[in-house]
Amino acid sequence: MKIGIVLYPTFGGSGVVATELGKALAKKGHEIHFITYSQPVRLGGFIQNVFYHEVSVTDYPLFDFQPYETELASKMVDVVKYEKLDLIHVHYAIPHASAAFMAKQILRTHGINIPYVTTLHGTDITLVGRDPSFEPVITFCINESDAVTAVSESLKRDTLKHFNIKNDITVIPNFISLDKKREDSEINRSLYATDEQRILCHVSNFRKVKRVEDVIRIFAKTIKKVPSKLLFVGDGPERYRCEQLCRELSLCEHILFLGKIRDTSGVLAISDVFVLPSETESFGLAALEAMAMGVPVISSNSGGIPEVNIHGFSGYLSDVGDVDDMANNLLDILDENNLNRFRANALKQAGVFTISKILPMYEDIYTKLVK
Ligand code: GMT
Repeated sequence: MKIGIVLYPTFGGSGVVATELGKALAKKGHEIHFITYSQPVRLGGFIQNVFYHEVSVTDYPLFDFQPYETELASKMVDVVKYEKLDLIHVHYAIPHASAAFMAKQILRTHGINIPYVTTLHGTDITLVGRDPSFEPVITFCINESDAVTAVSESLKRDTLKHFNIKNDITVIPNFISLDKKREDSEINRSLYATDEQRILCHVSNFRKVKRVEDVIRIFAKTIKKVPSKLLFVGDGPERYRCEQLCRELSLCEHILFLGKIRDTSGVLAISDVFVLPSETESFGLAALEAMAMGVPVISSNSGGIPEVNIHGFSGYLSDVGDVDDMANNLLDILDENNLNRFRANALKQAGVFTISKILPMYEDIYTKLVK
């Protein structure tokens, strides 16, 4: 099949899922055309069967806001028409689903009928999408999609609760490849911690919804009991506040801000516990990526996280903001009688979401639509 994938090219989870999905489909022989405004961060170099089409955004002085959606729809029309695509798969509803709807209507006037699949990822529904200013367009575009998927049961419930949806929504979880192994990490652990110290890790885009300050507060409690280090990967609006908090708590020498890293597997491989205290999380791909490296997870119990992290097995779940409970659970995982069991369980739980199980679910939808 020839598939157009529309995505955000940044470090966000939806872009990562879309890119990894496209790469895996290309490996199976499908022809994949990524359409977005810059090279997706996880795309890397040349990959057979993969093509990248850049949407250029016009910088005209009349526009206070660039008409990205219009340019994206035009690019979709062009790519579908001249690359003879069979379908379009858009990741993240805003504004990709409405641009796909527009492209579909335009192509119809050219005698081309192209189906589009919309995958809902999370904040397009739970935060941004719920804003009344977006609601009518999101409802319409979801209902007009030829197929709709959501990354968790929780996200499906939220979508049905907040929008008037008539379309079916198929749950297709995030996925992971288990090719990379903890023991293959090229990162020298001793550069970050001594043998006695445990390493806590958090990866995110440092938005408010991630509650990154909670990670520092949990760490402040942990280090009083167990010698440890905290590694932060990623960057975003809350980073400065977090750096300030480290200074206020005199923890700077124990906490490293590594910034954005394309492939987080190396850092995860030297970590002992992953901390994800988010306010809400439709799935929690970052937690799954940690588990795939055998890292147990301390997380909140919100949104779709309980579908991924199993309480008392792959890690622990606590109420949002309950840093005391999270710190106690973390110490339980770090107990030398427990750590290896949690590590093995985390890896086992990641196996539920291997790409070989999830990819056919997408292919199934594509096949039905293209028929
Ligand atoms: O929150 C992010 O990291 C970015 C965001 C996105 O859409 O780019 O992630 C969402 O989609 C991921 C992939 O499906 C999910 O694993 C994340 O849980 C979800 N984030 C939230 O719901 C806050």
